[in-house]
Order: sequence, then structure tokens, then C-alpha cells
Amino acid sequence: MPLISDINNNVLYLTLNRPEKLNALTDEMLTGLLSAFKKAEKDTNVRTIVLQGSGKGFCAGQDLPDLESKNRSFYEHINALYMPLVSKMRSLEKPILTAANGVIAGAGSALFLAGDLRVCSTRATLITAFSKIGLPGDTGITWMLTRQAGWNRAFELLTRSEKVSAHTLKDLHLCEHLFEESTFETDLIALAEQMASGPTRTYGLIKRALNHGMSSGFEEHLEYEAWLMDVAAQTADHAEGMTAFKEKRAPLFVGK
Ligand code: LHQ
Repeated sequence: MPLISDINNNVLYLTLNRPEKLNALTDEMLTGLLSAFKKAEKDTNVRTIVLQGSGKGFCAGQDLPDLESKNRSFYEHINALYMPLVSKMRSLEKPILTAANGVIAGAGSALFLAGDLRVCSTRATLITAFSKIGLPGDTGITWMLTRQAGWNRAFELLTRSEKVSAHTLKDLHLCEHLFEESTFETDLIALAEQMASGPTRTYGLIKRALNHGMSSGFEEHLEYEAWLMDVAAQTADHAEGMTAFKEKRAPLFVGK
């Protein structure tokens, strides 16, 4: 199976599973990923999602030979398969952790960067790779890199397509958590389960607020934030958080 889906302790693990091709993406994987994210959005049992790759790579981007065999323009292909996927990842109101224990390349870089928390092992590397085959980049990579690492870094990463280490990704604010290779799996699970046991409905509202703030003026955004506070005020997790505070105990959040 090129895409494995598994739920444990309220965490959905989506594993790209073509290790011999560094998890390069086929139509089947892209379609499967989008439907898995859509399903996870509705599944109350899923409170955090981890997107990872099996073997030595996170994802090497588009499977190039697979695309060559299709009779469709790049625009048609990106529009049909990549745009809805990355758009769903950014709007889905549950934490998404993208976790790399190896090479990240091409559109795989865009999917990695689209995570809410980007996690790397010390053996992870990223190469944008698009310009190596004469392409500027897609799946939001130019949008994300300018905002996350700055315009000039974005230009450097996209034009020179040099392999950067996990430590450099951390320095560039393109990775939030860097774990040792030897403990990567257990550290990742611990982080994912910690997120999944938090007030995940509120995390979704935080994601919505941050997304809104990316494209709104300050005064308008202040209004939006205040309105979201009222939405959160109705949640069970807000009530539990307040009660736990008064009772001087740890809160038990349910994600509702
Ligand atoms: C692959 C791939 C791959 C197939 C490694 N496909 N097999 C969207 C749609 C519209 C237009 C096009 O663009 C896009 C978005 C994109 O993602 S474009 C960018 C596509 N990705 C790339 O250009 C990256 C190509 N790969 C590489 O540059 C290297 O493989 C990297 C730097 C990722 C890793 O290098 P190594 O660690 O030296 O591994 P390797 O090159 O030996 O690869 C291992 C195997 O994986 C090998 O298979 P083989 O059967 O020969 O052993 C590669 O052919 C295969 N593979 N990437 N994208």
C-alpha cells in the first residue's frame, strides 16, 4: 500500500510508503492523501495528524516518470491534485505534524512546510529541487518560503537547490522540533500524543485565527480574534480549563 493510515491514541498517522522511490508521489497517493485528510477532518476520534514517510525519505515530490506517462499539462495536474491537498492541510482545523526522518524534495518540501509543526530527525535534509529540472515551484512553496524564511532565503533555496541539513532548517524557522535520529520515533509519538490530548478544538481555532491574520489588516483581525474567543467560550474544553484552574489540578481536555 503506497499510503498507510493508522489511528492510535487519537493521532492519525499517514505514512507515505514507497521507500524504494523515496516516497515520490503518484496520482493514487495524492488522491488518497486528500481523502484521508477530508475523512480526518470529520472524525472526532482524530485529534492530531502526523504526515510522515517510510524508509530513508520523507517525500521526493512528484514521481517524475509517473507524470511523464500522463497526457496532462502541469497546470491541470497541480490544479487537480496538489492545490486541493495543500489547501486542505492549511485549512483543516486540527494540528498537522509533518515529520521527516530523511530527504525532503520538490513538492514534498511544500507538503512538509505546510505542516503546523514541522518535525525533523537529525538525518533529515531538504532540497527544493524544482529548479534542478527547470521549474519555479508549486504547491504553495514560494508563498510559504517567503513568509517563513524571508524573500531572500526563499530565492536562495529555490534557485540554488542545495541540500540543507535539519539543523539549518531549524535555524531558518522551517522546522520546530529537531530530534535525535535514535529517539526520533518515540519523541515524535510523544509530541503527537501531547498535542492530541490538548484542547484540540481550540487549536483548530488558533489555526483559523493565524490563517486569517496572514491576509487581514490589524483592526479587522482584532474583531475576528475577539469573535473567535466567544466561539471558544462555548467549548467543553474552555469550561474544563476554568474548572481545573480553580481546583488547582491538570485539565482533562476532550477536544470539544
Ligand atoms: C524518484 C524521485 C522522483 C521518481 C527519487 N520520482 N523517483 C508537480 C507536478 C507538475 C510538474 C512537476 O512538478 C511537480 C512537483 C514536484 O515535486 S517537481 C520535483 C520532483 N522531485 C525532484 O525533482 C527530486 C528528484 N530526486 C532527487 O533529486 C534525488 O532523488 C534526491 C535529492 C531527492 C535524493 O537523492 P539520493 O538520496 O541520492 O537518492 P536517489 O536519487 O538515488 O533516489 C533513490 C530512488 O528514488 C531512485 O530510484 P532507483 O530505482 O533509480 O534506485 C530514484 O530514481 C527515485 N526517486 N526521486 N521525484
